[in-house]
Amino acid sequence: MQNATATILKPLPDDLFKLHGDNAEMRWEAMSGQGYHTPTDRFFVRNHTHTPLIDTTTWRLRLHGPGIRCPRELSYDELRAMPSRTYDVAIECAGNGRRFYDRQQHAAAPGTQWGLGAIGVARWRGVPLKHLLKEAGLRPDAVDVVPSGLDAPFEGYGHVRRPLPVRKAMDDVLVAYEMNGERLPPDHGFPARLVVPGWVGIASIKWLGDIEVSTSKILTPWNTVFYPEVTTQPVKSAFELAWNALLRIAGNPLVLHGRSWSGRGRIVRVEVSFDGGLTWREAEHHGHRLVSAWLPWHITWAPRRPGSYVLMARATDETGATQPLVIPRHPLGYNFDAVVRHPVQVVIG
Ligand SMILES: Nc1nc2c(c(=O)[nH]1)N[C@H]1C(S)=C(S)[C@@H](COP(=O)(O)O)O[C@H]1N2
Ligand SMILES: [Mo]
Repeated sequence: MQNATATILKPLPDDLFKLHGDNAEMRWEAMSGQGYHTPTDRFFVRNHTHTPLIDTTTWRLRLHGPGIRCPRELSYDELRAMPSRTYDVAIECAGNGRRFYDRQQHAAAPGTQWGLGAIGVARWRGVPLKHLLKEAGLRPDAVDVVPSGLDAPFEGYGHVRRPLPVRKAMDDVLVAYEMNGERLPPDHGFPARLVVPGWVGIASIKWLGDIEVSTSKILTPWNTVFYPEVTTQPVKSAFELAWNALLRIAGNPLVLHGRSWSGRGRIVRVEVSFDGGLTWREAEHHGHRLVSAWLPWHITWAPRRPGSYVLMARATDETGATQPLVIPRHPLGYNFDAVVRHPVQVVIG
């Protein structure tokens, strides 16, 4: 089967993805019954141009710039031979949830009209960027670390690249070459990508070829025009259910599953409302309580009457940040962290 979009190489079946032009959003019902990680076959894809096929025999990762003493070029094998780390981390597009500015607040924001499926959590393995920077002789006056992608230049703006402040680059960033225990697939950045925990997806540059370290503040279109002043991701929650899901109840209460996440800290509480926000009940969480990934939870529900309902989930993270019912419009449609009103149909018997 040929993909409807030729810019993504992996299959994009309709039961796993919703297409938005050249981007593929995960359908949340595709997480139902899955484990902690988003399987790679259903991980969302956001490409500025198209997935390149890169030959690792000629690929090199270049580290250079006035902010380091010893410029380096690493081959794929050299990178893989370095000490590695493995982290469970979410990658989420800054525009995740953008369509709810229009749907819930009647103030549409321009850009890809993502529902809540522009997020995935994978197990990433790679070399800590900190390690590479130290080996390259990071200078005390280094300011920004600018990773750039080997995908085709985007419109008139050049290669996709976004500066990271040295402080973040030296913290928990990974140069990843494995996703969920396998070689990074082409659509997700083969042979290597950055994984920047807690930050907007654009920070996690795919198809990494070049890392420049500067001694002054760097501006690129990706921290001015496209993603100005967005760094960490706010709190969000989603049910593992289709939009307008049909829920059949016969005797036993329903068990509804979902996940909540925040780029700013651990999730400490998740509450669910079935009556439009009048009353809230705490969901039970299980398993992980990680920073920069998500917290799975479930709640039982026994609706007495058939018909249309709206489900709402609201999470709070360890910084005390919680999801409001309404948020101010963001001109570019980022940071949609308001509670999403998820419609379902209940059938009894
Ligand atoms: N080189 C490069 N890196 C990129 C992009 C891109 O188009 N080119 N898209 C960014 C954006 S906007 C997001 S949200 C994430 C998406 O990662 P994924 O496609 O692996 O889900 O990659 C980021 N890294
Ligand atoms: Mo993104």
